[in-house]
Amino acid sequence: MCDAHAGKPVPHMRELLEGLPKNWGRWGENDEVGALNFLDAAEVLRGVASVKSGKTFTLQVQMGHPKGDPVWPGRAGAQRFNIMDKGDFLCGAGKESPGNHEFADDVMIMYLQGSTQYDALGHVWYDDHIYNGYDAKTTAGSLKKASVLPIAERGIVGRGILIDMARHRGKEVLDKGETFDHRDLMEAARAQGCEITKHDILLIRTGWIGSYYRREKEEFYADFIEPGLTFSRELVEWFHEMELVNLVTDTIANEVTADPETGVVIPLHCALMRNLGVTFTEITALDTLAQDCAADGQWTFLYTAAPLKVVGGSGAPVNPVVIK
Ligand code: UVW
Repeated sequence: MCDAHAGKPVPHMRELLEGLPKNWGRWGENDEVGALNFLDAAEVLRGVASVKSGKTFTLQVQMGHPKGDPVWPGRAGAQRFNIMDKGDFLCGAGKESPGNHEFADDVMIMYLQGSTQYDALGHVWYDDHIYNGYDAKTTAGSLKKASVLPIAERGIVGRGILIDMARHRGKEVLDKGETFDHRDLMEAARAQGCEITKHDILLIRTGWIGSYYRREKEEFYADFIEPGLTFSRELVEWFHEMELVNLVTDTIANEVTADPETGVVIPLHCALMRNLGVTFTEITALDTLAQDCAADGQWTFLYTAAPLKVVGGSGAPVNPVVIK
């Protein structure tokens, strides 16, 4: 991994992203869903046209895995507590009801970014403004603007394309800190016999989240470095020109955690999510889908997702469904 910034001061996000495109105002001053606006009825039908066999795949990781769920350090995975089961009825705590039905109940406490999730466009910001120029003070207590709710209300349906970067590089899983950019993605697409096209929902497999369940946790989280997309001005311009709507990866951050050149942490969250309105879907399970795509040579499909309707949420859990 290149570490060119070592010893140099880390620039402010503003300096790094100076002069790069923004989509603020493109869909009106009240817009809260950003590039999802590109997903009109014609785009839904383009996704439907890529359905060939009817095979379906779900992309959420399990919540409450015995190993603990993979999360950004400082967060915790979902914790589920059973508060009613057969035992309550055996000891009389569960009340008899007419007809004598009994039931189990659970409570769950979780970070909204603590499983496979959609980030709200207002999730990350710099310079006191979130997506579309809304004042970052509107995030106080809950997101009053660009929360996950408008994204959840509309849902996400369109043509998805999976790029298996790990397979393209002949690996089961990319290395910690291993990076790639838009040129690598296009080259991998060509090798897969497909093409990334305008308004696609872009899914990228690194093998990273799948490897979480096989590795020691200490090793997985050490230095918190993931493989992933790396920042460049050209990459941001490419996303803008391609009008890509949604970035979906099997990593926690959707990008290599810190830009190896400058040391800036998660610049693509700011350049793509805050400035262009590209929605981010993180911690997805892509291994089974990728295996199937490699087997039948079909890397494009109908992608659908409906994050939970969390009022004011900075994100929401989701179980996307792919139909091939
Ligand atoms: C942060 O919240 C900082 O990152 P993510 O969007 O990856 O959860």
